[in-house]
Amino acid sequence: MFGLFKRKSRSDPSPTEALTEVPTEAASGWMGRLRRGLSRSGTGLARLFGATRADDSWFESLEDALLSADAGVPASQGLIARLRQRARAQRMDQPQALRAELIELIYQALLPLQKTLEVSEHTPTVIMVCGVNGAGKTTTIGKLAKHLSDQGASVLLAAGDTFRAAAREQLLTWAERNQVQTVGQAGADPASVAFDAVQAGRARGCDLVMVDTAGRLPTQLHLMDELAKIRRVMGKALPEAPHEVWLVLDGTNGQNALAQVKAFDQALGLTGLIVTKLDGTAKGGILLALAEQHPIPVLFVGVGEGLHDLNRFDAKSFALALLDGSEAQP
Ligand SMILES: Nc1nc2c(ncn2[C@@H]2O[C@H](COP(=O)(O)OP(=O)(O)OP(=O)(O)O)[C@@H](O)[C@H]2O)c(=O)[nH]1
Ligand SMILES: [Mg+2]
Repeated sequence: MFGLFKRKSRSDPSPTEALTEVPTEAASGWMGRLRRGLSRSGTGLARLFGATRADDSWFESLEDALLSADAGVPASQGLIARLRQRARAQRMDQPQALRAELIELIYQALLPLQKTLEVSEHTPTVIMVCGVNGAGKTTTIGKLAKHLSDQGASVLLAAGDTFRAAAREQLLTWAERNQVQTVGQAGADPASVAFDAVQAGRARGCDLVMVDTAGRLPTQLHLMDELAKIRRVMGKALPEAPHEVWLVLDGTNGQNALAQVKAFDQALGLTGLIVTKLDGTAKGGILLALAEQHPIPVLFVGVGEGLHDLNRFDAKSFALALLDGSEAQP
């Protein structure tokens, strides 16, 4: 899938280097799903490039298409202004020629969201995962746990969603399937589950502790306070923990995702985002809105429910997929 965990000791024969390469077949598989997902959303972006002339009304249609792809007003207007400038400077009035320019501009806009992450700096590295209900938190934790344990990391999962009856079982199923350890008692207080998990991770010398949390809306202020408490309590079990606070976003939530990022960031201080369900009806432009209005690194994108349907965010591939390019292979 992708490299993420790197042992500190160089004498360790862990095959991390090889894993940092995305296998071509897997890459085209997930890119294909991403591309199909984004093109299904019918934003009309790709179709625009079949027009004969890039006149004023063409640029207006392009702006409309970016807006309906969830890119938001500031990012859409910025892209249009830069594209017009390039069209003028290079005397291009063929939409087909401007397509490559737009891909380049989108790539540049998305690049600040791309970040290479290695989760082996601290032992254990503690990762807190939060998000609204049903965004894909538990599934994403499961996928990552599988990937990281395959890379030789010892992973402990904390069933910090003590709210939804089936949540603990869902995490345990993932854990059993992948032979990773878990902490979490049914009905326990989520902050104490998180505390116990960090302590257990320390005591057992785990590489990684991932803490699942119950879904909540940013408007549920008492639940946002509870998240802040969970975060604080982890720091009592291990100073500096959690080292990572990730927000999982449902890619089909559109512009609402921006409000979610702002609220969760304010409550917790986010270090990364994971955007799921880009294989569905997601329009993808939300990443442009994020890059423009509240940039936080997008660490992974989810393109399905299967174990391998999670990949690192790559600005270039994403820009190509957004325009539904047939050449959208990394
Ligand atoms: N198509 C698709 N489905 C996904 C993806 N990620 C997660 N899902 C599905 O989304 C649904 C919700 O996923 P969960 O992992 O339970 O979400 P959650 O955020 O933990 O939900 P709560 O704990 O209830 O807040 C499940 O049916 C997942 O299989 C994705 O990338 N693509
Ligand atoms: Mg869950």
